[in-house]
Amino acid sequence: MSLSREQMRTLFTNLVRANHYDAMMYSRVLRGELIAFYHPAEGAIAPGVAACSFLNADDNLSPHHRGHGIAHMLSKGIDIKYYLAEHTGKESGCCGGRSAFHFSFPDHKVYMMSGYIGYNFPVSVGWGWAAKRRNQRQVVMNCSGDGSYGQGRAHEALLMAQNMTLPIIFFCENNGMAIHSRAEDMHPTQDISSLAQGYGMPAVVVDGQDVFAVAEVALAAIDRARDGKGATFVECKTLRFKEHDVGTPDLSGWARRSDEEMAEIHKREPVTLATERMLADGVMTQAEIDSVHEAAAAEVEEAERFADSSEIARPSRDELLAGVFAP
Ligand SMILES: Cc1ncc(C[n+]2csc(CCOP(=O)(O)OP(=O)(O)O)c2C)c(N)n1
Ligand SMILES: [Mg+2]
Repeated sequence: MSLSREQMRTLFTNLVRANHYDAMMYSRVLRGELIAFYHPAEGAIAPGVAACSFLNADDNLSPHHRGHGIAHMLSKGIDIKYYLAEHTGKESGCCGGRSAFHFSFPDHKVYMMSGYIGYNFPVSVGWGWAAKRRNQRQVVMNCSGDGSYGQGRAHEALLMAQNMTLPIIFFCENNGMAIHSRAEDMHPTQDISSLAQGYGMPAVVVDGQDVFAVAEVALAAIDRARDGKGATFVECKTLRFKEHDVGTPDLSGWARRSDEEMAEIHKREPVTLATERMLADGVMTQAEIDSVHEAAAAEVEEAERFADSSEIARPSRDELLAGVFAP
């Protein structure tokens, strides 16, 4: 499947937007202008953009926690200003400023960003089953990192999804690390997607730095799920340019990642790679590319203005307890 020029423009624009949002989130958390923490997505924004740029509004999405799912959500058409307001504790946020990172966007079929790695596997099976039973041509985009595939529930989900022919895309954003642990020390095979073979599920490995390559694979998996042919495992080999989360030292085991390694991975910056391709294929001129960046910067500024000028959330005690279940 090859992408149309229009699809390439959409992907490039979303990639640039995601990059601008990520830079803003990173600098805001350093300035103490975000509630809680931030997991920088620099270097790893292409998979989320590719996975979600061609989803339908009623497709179900569980975004990856890296970059707090911003690349995924904006690509699905969600206005990120409501998420930024959430992350700054404002009444206008998507959950009324109550959740910061652990948000939902039910109107956009994004249910939960849990603090529990791999929380989404059983939930995705449930959504996939519901879509199938109702005979809806709806898919479930289940995004997560390499680390989450150490969870037992990941295996249960793969088994059930394959056995029940559920419309799920297991979209693994493998950056080779889980906090300080290397994927090669945590998993017995080089490709996480080889797990899928054990369950008879088709699996594809793709260069996660190339937004266009990932999108081709994602689109095929989405079409397959929508046509009732079942789940696909997509593994994107991506890179983590920064620390796991802001404030946690960037270690591999007990040692800092070396300057040589960092220099090497920075050569594969996804916006730079996509820019080269856009120019080489004549899909956009440099002037058009510049205006994509300008528009993205203006969008991010507007989101910040919206969040900063919104009312601080001040829930009453009763309101806070109303949503709490205690047996
Ligand atoms: C069940 C569970 N165990 C451990 C953690 C702590 N934790 C938070 S993020 C993370 C690493 C996740 O790695 P990966 O899934 O590869 O995503 P990445 O952060 O590398 O993008 C861990 C272990 C957690 N949140 N939940
Ligand atoms: Mg990882």
